[in-house]
Amino acid sequence: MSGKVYSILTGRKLAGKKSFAVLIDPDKVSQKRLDTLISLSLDSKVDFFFMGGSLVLTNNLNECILQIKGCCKIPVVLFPGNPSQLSPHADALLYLSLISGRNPELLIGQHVISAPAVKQSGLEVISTGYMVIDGGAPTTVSYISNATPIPADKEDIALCTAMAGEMLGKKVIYMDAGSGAKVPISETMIRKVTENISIPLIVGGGIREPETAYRNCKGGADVIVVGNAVEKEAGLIKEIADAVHSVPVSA
Ligand code: 1GP
Repeated sequence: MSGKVYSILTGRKLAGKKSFAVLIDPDKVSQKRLDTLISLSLDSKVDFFFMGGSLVLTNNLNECILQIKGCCKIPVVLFPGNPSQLSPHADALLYLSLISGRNPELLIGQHVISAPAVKQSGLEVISTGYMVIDGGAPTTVSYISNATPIPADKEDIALCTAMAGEMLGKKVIYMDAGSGAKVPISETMIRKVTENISIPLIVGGGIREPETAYRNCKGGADVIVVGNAVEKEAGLIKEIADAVHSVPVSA
C-alpha cells in the first residue's frame, strides 16, 4: 500500500490543480472502444481512470485494466459497485463508505466481509466518504444502495456529512449524483462542502458539458468524474479535460 495515488491527488490539490477522471464501466466497453478511450485520454492528459460500475455483469475487469496498463501510465483507480470488483492490477481502490445513507451494510458491513481480500490484494486503499446526492431521477446507485440520497438543495446536510466524514478519518469525499443523473450536483453545494473540509473532493454524476466541469472545479471540486457522457461521445474527453485543466491555479 504505497499511497502513490493519494500523493498524486493531494499533491495536485495542494498545487491548486484540478484533475479529470474518466470512468470506465467494464460492462460497457469493447476492447476496440477502450483503445479509443485510452488514446483520447492520453492525448488529453487525463489524470486518472476510475474503473467500476454498480453491477459489473461481465468478467472483464482485469482485462480492461491490463489493456490500459499495456498502453499508458495513467493511474487506474477502482471505484467498485460491490466488494467483488477487486483487481490487483489497479493502482488504488476507493474504499467507499456510504456516509450519506443509513444502510449499515454499506457503511461497514460489506467492508468487514471484503477486508481480508482487500488486504491481500496489496492495493493502495483510499478511505472514501461516499455521498449520494439527488440527481433528479432514481439512479442505479440510489436503487442498489437502498439509501435515500441527500436532497439536491440541502447544502447544509451535505456539508455536515462531509465534515463528519473527514473527522471520522476519510481521506477523500466523493459526492455523486449517480451515473446518468439528470441534474449534476450544484456548484453552490460543492462550494459549501469544500469550504468546510480540507481533504480532496471528488464530484461526479450527470456531467455532460465542459462548462459544468469548469464551474464545478471553480466551486471547489478537486476531481471531476465523467462516465456516461464520454461513453456516448468520446470526443468530450478532450473538451472536458481542457476545461478542467484550464481552471486557474487557486493555491
Ligand atoms: C457515477 O460519478 C459517476 O458514479 C459518473 O457519472 O456516468 O453520469 O458521468 P456519469
